[in-house]
Amino acid sequence: MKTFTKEEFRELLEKKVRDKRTKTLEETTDKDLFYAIASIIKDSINEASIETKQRYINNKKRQVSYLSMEFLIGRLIESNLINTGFKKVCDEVLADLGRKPRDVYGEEQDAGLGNGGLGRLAACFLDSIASLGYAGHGFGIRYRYGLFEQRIVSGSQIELPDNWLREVYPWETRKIDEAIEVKFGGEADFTVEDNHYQFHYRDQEVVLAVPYDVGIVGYENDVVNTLRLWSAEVPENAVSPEQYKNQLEYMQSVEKISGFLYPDDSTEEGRFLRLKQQYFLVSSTIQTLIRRFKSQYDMPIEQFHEKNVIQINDTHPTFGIPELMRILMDEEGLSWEEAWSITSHTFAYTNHTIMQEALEKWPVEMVKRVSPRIYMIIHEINERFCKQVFDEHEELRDRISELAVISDDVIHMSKLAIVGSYSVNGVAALHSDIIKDYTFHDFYRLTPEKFNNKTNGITHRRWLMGANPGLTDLITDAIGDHWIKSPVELNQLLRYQNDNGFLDRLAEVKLQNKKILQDVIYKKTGIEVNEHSIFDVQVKRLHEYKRQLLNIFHVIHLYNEIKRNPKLKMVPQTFIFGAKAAPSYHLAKEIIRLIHLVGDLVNEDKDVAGRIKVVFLENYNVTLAEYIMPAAEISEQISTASMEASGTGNMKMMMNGAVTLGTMDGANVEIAELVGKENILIFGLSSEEVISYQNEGGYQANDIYQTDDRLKSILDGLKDGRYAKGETFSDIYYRILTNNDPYFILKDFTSYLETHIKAVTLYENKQTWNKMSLVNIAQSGKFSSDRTINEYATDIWKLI
Ligand code: 26V
Repeated sequence: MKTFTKEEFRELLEKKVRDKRTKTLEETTDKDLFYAIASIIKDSINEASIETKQRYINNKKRQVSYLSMEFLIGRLIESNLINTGFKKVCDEVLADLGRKPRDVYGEEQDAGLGNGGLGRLAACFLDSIASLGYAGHGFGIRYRYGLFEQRIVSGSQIELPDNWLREVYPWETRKIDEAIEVKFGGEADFTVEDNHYQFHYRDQEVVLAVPYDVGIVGYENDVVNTLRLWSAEVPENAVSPEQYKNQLEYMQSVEKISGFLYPDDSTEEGRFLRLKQQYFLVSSTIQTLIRRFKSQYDMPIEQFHEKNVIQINDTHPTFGIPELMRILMDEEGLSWEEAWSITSHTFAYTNHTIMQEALEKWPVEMVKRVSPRIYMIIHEINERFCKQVFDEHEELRDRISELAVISDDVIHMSKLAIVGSYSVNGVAALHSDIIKDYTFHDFYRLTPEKFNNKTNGITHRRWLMGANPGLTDLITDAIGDHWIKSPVELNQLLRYQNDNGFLDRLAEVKLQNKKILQDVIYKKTGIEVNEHSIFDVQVKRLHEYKRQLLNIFHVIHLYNEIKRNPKLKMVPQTFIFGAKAAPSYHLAKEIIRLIHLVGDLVNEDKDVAGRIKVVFLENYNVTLAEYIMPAAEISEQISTASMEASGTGNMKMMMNGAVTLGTMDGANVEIAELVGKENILIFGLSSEEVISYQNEGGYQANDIYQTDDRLKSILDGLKDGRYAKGETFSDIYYRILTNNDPYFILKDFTSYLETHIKAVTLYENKQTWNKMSLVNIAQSGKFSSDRTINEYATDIWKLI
């Protein structure tokens, strides 16, 4: 990659604003500057991308394709500046112009093509794959509208469309010459020719998948990989099929395929569209991979799997398995056995949840409508698989109905993914154990060698170097910059555990970050928070299992304590929330409303006098997270044990020096192991206890309600509105009391409270707290996604 002096960069910038924005530097707005800088970076990226591609082709590299329905990449400008090495020069030039880099970079729209952890993980992985120099590319969908923009009106969530493409997206390149035809529906039948089935398709709907490529820049290593996002268009000269009234209706129905991230799944039409999206992604991608294999490698198609591995991010791209089978058999003329051998050596599947309601299942009838041929192949996979179990595994014969990919006219996508993949991994040690011992236990008995763990990670380049320059400088001043290429070396910081001078500087960095967030909070909500209060943070999607409800119950409890004893001494605490609820998830939306109304009550009550504050930051997204993570002091990771597969926010906050207050769930378990029990605040039931209650019973929420006055008051308050300005929340009340508190909120309440008391006590002793914070940063190197990706590359992808 080129390097620039300050003068050269300024000159280039000047030229770009003239060429692209027809302005002089002095006339530019922040937006002009953003586009000009992006264009400079893009030129360098394009060069390096051509070279990277050529290198991979020349070396006949084995390549990994990361297929995901979600890529939550956020803004790219800062991370591209860091990785190209232009950041320092660019910051300086902007400063010379009297401009604030943060404001200029802030002109970029977040690309919010994902819901939460799963999509952000995919984005962190791409950053690490490129930074480690692996030949790996992402494939996803270029949704016209990303995850909805959240607004709060009178405490309730409203969803607005996320029109992220309103202005030009400067990082993408449309590649119409590499467009692919994806064929939906119609009918498939076959004739037998030369002992071979020949498939014939009729009345298919042809959709053009047009690729938009986004360069993924490696950290100072001249590597630029690609994230290919597919957009659905009507093929040129296509005549509207019969089912459409006219050409316009036809066009709209085609463009809908890449219209929205996660169409409304409460209607049949929405679910069908989601299914079409999945097939659209895998068909366009796999056709491309086959095409590239043929043109770039001088090898027979039988060796496809030697040069290709396809990692599927959850089950959403699982139709890739039958799609590869289809192409190999129907287009390449291979036999079932040959095609199956290639396919089942190509795919690797990552599971991201054990929650039953989140495990994908599709009705046979719907899959047939998307592609009858794909259904035929899945049916055949299932038949052969069940027969094989029957013939070869007597010990599992009575489990065949559990193992079957299709049962009761429903296709179980996780089972199809396991059967068709050579690797199945969970995303944290505990989660991978639960998969083996419970969720997919029968499959584990059948093929134990497939199962493995890959604990998640986050890119330290974005989440530490990009988001927290103050801490980055402090670390580098102390231990040099080796840790940047080798994050486990952050543990060198342990040397400073008892260095009061260093701990003071660490606290000063945190305070500065809290002031920046304080400002953001004020601008967004009008709430004034005390920068010396404890910043206690829970930011993540809203789900009952994540237990934002437990958090707000704690706040209500503190409020009650203050009201009972207005003179009560209390270390000031600010409870910060950020969470989007799925538009059709009524209870999650009720919890958002509750947080707001309790917040209003607490923040306005004179008796409380600033001891506690509640802040809900609307529209939590990657950019907001970049302000929140560096300022967090207590990281709330309080899911019901066994239910959070990993969590990645926990890692982001740890790396920025927050102390985790959480359950022994997901990756919290590994955080606890690393920092030791004196540097983490653990509470609540263990995963074994939760699973045992679920399976054997023995928990009565009502008993706790009847005997615990604190909880009785909180719950009754939900019905009579005493904590919510008269507004009531009976759905939450009944969910807990008539469904027997499925997430064990009442059960864990007491130990949660006690742990908070402990946290506050520790916080009061400044140096003790700072030391805890330091140990967390020092041990966070394991959670760099570079470690995770090296494990994938070695154990699963066999890239080295
Ligand atoms: C979705 C749903 C939807 C219906 C209600 C219950 C429920 C439960 C979980 C999910 C999440 C589906 C997949 C997912 O996003 N998993 C997340 O993946 C992250 C990256 O591996 C991981 O850190 C999170 O723990 C996991 O929830």
